[in-house]
Amino acid sequence: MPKSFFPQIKPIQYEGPASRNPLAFKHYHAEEKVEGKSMKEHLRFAVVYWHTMRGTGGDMFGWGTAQRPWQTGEGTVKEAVLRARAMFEFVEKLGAPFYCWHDRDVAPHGPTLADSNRAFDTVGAELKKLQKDTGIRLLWGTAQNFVHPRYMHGAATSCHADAFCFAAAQVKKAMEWTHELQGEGYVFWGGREGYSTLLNTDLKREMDHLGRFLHMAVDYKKKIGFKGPFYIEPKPKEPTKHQYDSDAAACLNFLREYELLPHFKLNIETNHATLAGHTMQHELEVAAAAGALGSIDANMGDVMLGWDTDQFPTDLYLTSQVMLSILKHGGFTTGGTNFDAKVRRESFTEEDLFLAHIAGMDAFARGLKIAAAIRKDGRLAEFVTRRYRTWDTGIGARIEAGKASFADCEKHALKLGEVSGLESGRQEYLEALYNEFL
Ligand code: XUL
Ligand code: CO
Repeated sequence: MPKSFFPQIKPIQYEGPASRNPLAFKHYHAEEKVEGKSMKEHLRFAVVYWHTMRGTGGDMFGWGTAQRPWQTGEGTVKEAVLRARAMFEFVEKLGAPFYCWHDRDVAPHGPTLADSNRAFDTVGAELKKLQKDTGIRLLWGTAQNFVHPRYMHGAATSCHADAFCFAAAQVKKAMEWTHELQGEGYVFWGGREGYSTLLNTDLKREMDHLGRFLHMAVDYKKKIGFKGPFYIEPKPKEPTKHQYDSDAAACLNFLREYELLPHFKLNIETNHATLAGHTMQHELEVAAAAGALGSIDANMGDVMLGWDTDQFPTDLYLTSQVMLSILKHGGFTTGGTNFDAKVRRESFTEEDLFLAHIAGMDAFARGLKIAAAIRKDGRLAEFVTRRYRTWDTGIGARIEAGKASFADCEKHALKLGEVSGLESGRQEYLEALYNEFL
């Protein structure tokens, strides 16, 4: 076993904005306080197992380009244990407090469910030891219910009841290990919970099955005493033509309809938002308005491409807008900033994995500082408050309090003759104001 998978990399340090060292943070200063809380506590960075450990840079047109020393290709439990050590060395050197996994990223698929469970138990025990040794914690776990051919028609929404049972068994086991590893939360992303064509699909029946599945998960959560939140991660499509939990609003509607909302929050991912035709900020605000803003998958897409490119988030407009929404709604509790992002196929070295995460962490640290500066300045929030001031007193206040009827509104309007005092929305001015802080 190699002593180190990244022998050339020393723990990444904060060196400040003047540093020219690519393997140093210029802005992410873990203990530095922003709005009275350390950056580390605000941002709660997490590294994903799937892209960072398992990604090879392969795409539909070409083989992988990255040859990782922890990917021997054996598909054995022994390889999985070595990979776990590589993962923890990476996260520890990076200085991120959290990580996330799918069950089948950490341990191999076995020939039977019992074999898969046994493999997971062995690797899970190693993860527990590594967490204890390093202090790195699990932000969330999830089940990979979309890779295996048995899920070709879906998992919880499969036309085949046996596939549903395999998916349930996988989630059950993944929840057990999330609990055992003291995960902060548990994620459901419905990779194949949708359809390719409505010609062969009973949409209502599939949605009912998904509702049933999630209720079973809630029951099991109570049974094992797991206290962390469940998150649904919206995405509109890819690999399906249409995924049922397509965006924040669709997820919230689904959760309400099936009486699941008290048990769930949302895990919002940037590239999923843009695939749904929304901005990340839109999705965050929709989730927050329902009290369901849980966690984020931090990445970004490419405006010229219509698929999930999962790039590392380096756009300061994006990161500052995200942090503005997060701060406005009270900050993360159990959630965090999870880099569901992968290096480009051309960025194939181990060093690139560090450079990419440093880029994302620095961009989010700057986003946090920008958002805090905008809040401290106060002009933006004050503008919004002022814009709604007719609702604070008089007829506006009575409407908000539910104490006015249509007849009252009519009486008020008749008395006025016309609406007066409409003011400019000042979009261009506000965009310029925002730019002052970048
Ligand atoms: C896929 C995606 C997933 C979820 C976890 O687009 O984002 O990796 O985050 O299953
Ligand atoms: Co994701």
